[in-house]
Amino acid sequence: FGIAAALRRAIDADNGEITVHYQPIIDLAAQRLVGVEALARWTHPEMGSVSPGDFVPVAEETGLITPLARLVLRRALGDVARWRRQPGGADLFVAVNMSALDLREPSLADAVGELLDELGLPGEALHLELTESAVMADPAQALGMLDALKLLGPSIAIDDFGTGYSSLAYLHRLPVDTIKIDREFVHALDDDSTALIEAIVALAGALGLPVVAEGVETEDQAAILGRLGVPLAQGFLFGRPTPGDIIDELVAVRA
Ligand code: G
Ligand code: G
Ligand code: MN
Ligand code: NA
Repeated sequence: FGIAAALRRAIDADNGEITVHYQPIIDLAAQRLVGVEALARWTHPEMGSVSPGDFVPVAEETGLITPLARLVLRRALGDVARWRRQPGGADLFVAVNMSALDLREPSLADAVGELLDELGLPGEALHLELTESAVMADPAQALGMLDALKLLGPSIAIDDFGTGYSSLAYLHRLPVDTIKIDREFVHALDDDSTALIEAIVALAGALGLPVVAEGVETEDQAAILGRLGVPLAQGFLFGRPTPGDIIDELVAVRA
């Protein structure tokens, strides 16, 4: 009860307790920033920092996920609109995580369309990250929502790929644009275990989908990923999730 009430207050009042941090996504060959992933943060005055792994489930159980998703989308799109106006930032995107429940909210596509219009942003400035389990919870329903979202231009990324229970058939049927390889597979590279990443890269290649490797922490991992044909990566090696004004500086360096 306490945490849900506090979360409701933080979202309704939009009092600065909830912020959005951004983690760089890098083109490995060019060593260049291509976009960022938006990650919600909550700092409560007494509880301190609460992880999204803890408060996103609370939001899902209490009907707060829709207002939370709207708050994150509004901030993330506002920030990417600013970066795209900076010299060197014109083609950057922001990737926003969506929960399974977001996909079931019929007004999501309208809300995304309105925000893009308001900010004068093309849909390609937004990527939406969905886990396999979010999509597989109700594939037919997810397909309808993704088709509606795709009409507005955003890319769809499958997050944490390889960790959920999933059917490969859906990858073919759903309008998916990118696969994000879970960090578990990247960390397995430290034990010379390349087989799963090679398989995912081959599968993605066969479907014509680019992949993003997550959780890249070392130069060795980045080098192996490059050799295996992984074009994009994110992880502590390239940058931790940081406030948006730090990304302003990275965009300036890119110009
Ligand atoms: O940033 P961190 O590693 O603590 O994120 C933990 C989890 O919370 C990740 O799986 C991430 O996808 C999820 N998450 C972060 N921000 C959001 C958000 O705005 N909405 C949803 N639905 N999930 C988020
Ligand atoms: O599930 P999702 O991919 O959205 O999770 C993103 C989370 O992964 C963020 O909370 C972020 O803090 C975390 N993360 C990002 N980069 C790294 C990394 O290089 N190593 C580890 N261990 N975690 C990372
Ligand atoms: Mn993600
Ligand atoms: Na992930």
